[in-house]
Amino acid sequence: MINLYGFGANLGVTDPSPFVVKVETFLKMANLPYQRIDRGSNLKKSPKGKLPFISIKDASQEQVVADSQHIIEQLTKKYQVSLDDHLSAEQKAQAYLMTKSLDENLYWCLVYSRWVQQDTWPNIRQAFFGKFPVYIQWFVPNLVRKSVIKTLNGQGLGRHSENEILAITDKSLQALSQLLGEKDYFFGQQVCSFDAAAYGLLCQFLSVNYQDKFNQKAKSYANLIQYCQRIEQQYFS
Ligand SMILES: N[C@@H](CCC(=O)N[C@@H](CS)C(=O)NCC(=O)O)C(=O)O
Repeated sequence: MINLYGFGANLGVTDPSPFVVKVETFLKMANLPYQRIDRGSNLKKSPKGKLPFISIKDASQEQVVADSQHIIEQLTKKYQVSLDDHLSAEQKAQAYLMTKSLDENLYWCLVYSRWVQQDTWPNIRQAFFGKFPVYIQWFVPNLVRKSVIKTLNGQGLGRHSENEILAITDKSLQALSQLLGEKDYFFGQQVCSFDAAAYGLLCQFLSVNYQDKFNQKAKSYANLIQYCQRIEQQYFS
């Protein structure tokens, strides 16, 4: 049995982490049975201090794998997943670099939109910390927010102005919309593991239950909206 450790459904999506949704979507696309184990305290158990991670229990042993990329590679090898078999070597290389662009660039725009933007932060604070005891709500959300801002500055994106980050976000969304075009999935009419990565992040803009400038931008791309709906109908309904 495969256990997927995430944060748990929040903000109107199956998990507020694009990386957890990426792995869950991959598991569904690959038709691999799994169960989710959801709680914030999973972070403490994670070998890399981040979510997601998975554990695979066989009769004799338990294997733990962290990081969405490693998880997908490991599962593909172990269960001979054929999701990417229809891609050429060139397309596989493109899919890898496209995934890294989402994970390492657009993801940080999402982080900025949630944790830094003044008008969105109250919603996020309530969604992530609203169930904690009041005395924790007094200081923990601001402490975590400060640490996220520090990370964003270290990564570099946080040094741009809000309008610049919005424009950077739009560049990626526009590129994704162009790449998808009128196809059902990014590499044709059949899903591949890149679609798990793309949906994992796009749903965080397009399927969440709050409105802000960033997801408004995403909503200007009709084919991306339809893409998320297509994946949700096929795998999450
Ligand atoms: N490279 C990792 C990134 C995972 C990641 O950044 N997860 C975030 C949630 S979206 C996390 O656990 N953050 C908690 C922290 O940094 O303390 C992957 O692909 O799984």
